[in-house]
Amino acid sequence: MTQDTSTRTHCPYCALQCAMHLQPGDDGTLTARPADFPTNRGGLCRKGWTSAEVLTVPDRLTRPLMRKDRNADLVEVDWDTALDHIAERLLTLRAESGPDTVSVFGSGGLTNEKSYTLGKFARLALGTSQIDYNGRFCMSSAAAGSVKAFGLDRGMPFPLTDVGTSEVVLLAGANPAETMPPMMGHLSAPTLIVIDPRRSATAQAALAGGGMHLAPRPGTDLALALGLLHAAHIGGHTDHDYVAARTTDFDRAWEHAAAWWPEHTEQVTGVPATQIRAAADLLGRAAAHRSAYILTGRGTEQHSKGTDTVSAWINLALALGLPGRQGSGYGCITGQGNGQGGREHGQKADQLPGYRKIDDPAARAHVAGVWGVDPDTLPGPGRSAFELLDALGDGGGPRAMLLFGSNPAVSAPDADHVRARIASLDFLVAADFVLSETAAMADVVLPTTQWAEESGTMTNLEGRILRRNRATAPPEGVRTDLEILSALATRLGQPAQRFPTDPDTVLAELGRASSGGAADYSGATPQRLDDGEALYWPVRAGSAPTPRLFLDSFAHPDGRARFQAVEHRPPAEDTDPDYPLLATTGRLMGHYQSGAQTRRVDELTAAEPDAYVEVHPDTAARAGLAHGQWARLTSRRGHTRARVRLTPTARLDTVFVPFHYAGEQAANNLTNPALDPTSRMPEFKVAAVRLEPDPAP
Ligand SMILES: Nc1nc2c(c(=O)[nH]1)N[C@H]1C(S)=C(S)[C@@H](COP(=O)(O)OP(=O)(O)OC[C@H]3O[C@@H](n4cnc5c(=O)[nH]c(N)nc54)[C@H](O)[C@@H]3O)O[C@H]1N2
Ligand SMILES: Nc1nc2c(c(=O)[nH]1)N[C@H]1C(S)=C(S)[C@@H](COP(=O)(O)OP(=O)(O)OC[C@H]3O[C@@H](n4cnc5c(=O)[nH]c(N)nc54)[C@H](O)[C@@H]3O)O[C@H]1N2
Ligand code: SF4
Ligand SMILES: [Mo]
Repeated sequence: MTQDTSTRTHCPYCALQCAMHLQPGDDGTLTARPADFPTNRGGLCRKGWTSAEVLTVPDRLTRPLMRKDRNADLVEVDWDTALDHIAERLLTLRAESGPDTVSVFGSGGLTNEKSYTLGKFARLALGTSQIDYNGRFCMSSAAAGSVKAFGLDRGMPFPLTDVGTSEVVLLAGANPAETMPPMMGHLSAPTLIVIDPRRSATAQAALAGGGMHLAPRPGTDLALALGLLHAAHIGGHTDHDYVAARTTDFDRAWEHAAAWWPEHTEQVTGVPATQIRAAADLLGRAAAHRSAYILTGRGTEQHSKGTDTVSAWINLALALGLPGRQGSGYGCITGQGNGQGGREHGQKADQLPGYRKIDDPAARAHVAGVWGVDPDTLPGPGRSAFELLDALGDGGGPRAMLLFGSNPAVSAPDADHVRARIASLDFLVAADFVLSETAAMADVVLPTTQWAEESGTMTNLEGRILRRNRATAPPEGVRTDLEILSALATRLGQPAQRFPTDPDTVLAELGRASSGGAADYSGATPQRLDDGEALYWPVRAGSAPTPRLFLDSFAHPDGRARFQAVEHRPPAEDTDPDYPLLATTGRLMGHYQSGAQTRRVDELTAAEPDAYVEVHPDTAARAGLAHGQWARLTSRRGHTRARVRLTPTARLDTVFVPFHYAGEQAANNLTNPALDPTSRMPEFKVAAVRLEPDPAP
């Protein structure tokens, strides 16, 4: 019998956090194999299967890189040289322009320990208010909608396994068949209603299973949700007892929905009135048995009205009596590996650990107490992610930025503009394990460990805190993000013990800092994590975890959920004769985000080597384009190249481009940075564009 030398851990990528075994081969390289866990039930997608290859990519960074000035090349240096240089430059810039001249950009891909330490580092070691993270581009509208309605945001306030036992699931702007394939195992029994302008793989699965696909014009989901509420209410599906006992303000919400009868909704969304009524009835009948879920993804959220759109979906869920009852509910499908925990522990501009508000005096006093500082020394709220990127350098804001776990040169909206702002910085530091497009612009690049070379905790899409375990030693010369932050903090004058490098020590401190907050992790101890306990937060020290929130009451002081009075409005820009089509953007199964990791995996790049644009054959013909040809897409901000993929199921007025590619294939050269007024989420999902043959050779 051979000994089991594998390590059980979780995938480096998305929020499903599939469990895997990492098995070392004879040459020491690791191979990922699925492990059983409630979210993935023994499945992995192809990104998960190939994830260990990123550990040994040929261009893996193993030495710090530094350039003498902005025009010089990056050259290898030793750690002390790099760290001393960073500290010296930051102190100089701070002395010249004040603490807010140094900014920090974090990530929902970072572990809880890193997210927490990054926020603490910004507020204490740098004394800056200018910290935000890529989750602003991801979860912020859904989070804002949930806080308004329920008083608390935990993506799914119930275990994913609950969803699989229900009769009907409405998926608004989510394509889990490509973005979280193993989740489809939970969606095979329920009848699906998919809302997506495209006949996505998930929409196809819905139709194959006897469900429905509603294909609205991009940017009209708010109207569609109002129309569905109208149809459900008129159709007799409102749960009046629940609305009276558990909610407030139905009448104010209905005032707006009253005008959205299905025929009117059809005119704005393009979804036939008969489909709207049929979908409302299908959902309403399941709701009568308390057996329906409404789940939202980025397609419905990444808009300049994303928060109101989420509110409209929650209004529908509340009218049907779904939230706060076992077997039914509303949830948002979190995206990045730690999209949930990453938004709770203080790397957000307006936030302190435990999902506390940075402008709340009691929160400041509590956290300052844990950190051993005077609350008055903590900065206040800073700029949101796009506003921060837009202010960099010659934007009049921060002159320096420290980047951990994001690649905004590819993934931020209006990317040409963002790249210009980044290039105008006096000083950029990037910590990464590969030279991403943004790291390539940095003055100093610090090589970090990858997920399998370190340990730490992640919080998955259901709010369950998990442990990633170290499976192999890092290459010589690389350091963990915690070690980097600690080494920088001490050079900036902080006591070393204030920035521990051991993840468990950080977790214990995070537990104290989050204790008593909405996202209370004080009971998430290494022992309980190792025992495999299902630690859904809040999990207080010595208490049971909370798999299902809101069963007794919602988190507002009166215990009731609040309907929101929301009205439809058009996207921030419309089509015209110069820009006659709408472009929407999203994901492919084989690539992850900006592609910095997955474009380095041969198998994945071979499957999807280039950006493509999904176009209806008639729309392509009008533009003089055939299948496989290179097209140029131009918006009011910039242009991108992509190969035409003729798609007969596409809407005639809409094209789709994945955003995983860089340079002249970057979809974000097109996108509109119009921001949602509440969440500050950009409008990634609607840009007016022109489609033509690519003039480049
Ligand atoms: N393969 C893969 N998986 C991933 C990721 C990845 O990069 N690659 N990233 C992870 C992360 S961070 C996230 S946030 C999640 C995102 O997961 P999803 O939300 O599923 O991903 P998207 O592809 O961005 O958007 C989903 C769908 O929204 C549709 N859509 C576009 N415009 C509209 C609109 O106006 N209304 C509606 N209703 N739908 C619209 C698109 O056609 C698309 O099919 O995926 C995670 N998983
Ligand atoms: N057009 C368009 N644009 C979008 C979206 C869209 O749907 N359409 N979606 C948006 C969404 S939802 C998201 S989440 C963003 C994501 O976009 P990004 O924020 O760019 O995310 P990634 O591509 O995952 O970038 C992660 C980078 O950090 C590195 N990295 C990974 N883990 C670690 C770590 O632990 N430590 C350090 N130091 N580095 C690490 C990786 O190598 C990579 O270079 O994109 C947004 N942009
Ligand atoms: S679905 Fe997400 S967590 Fe699971 S293997 Fe794929 S990328 Fe990893
Ligand atoms: Mo995301």
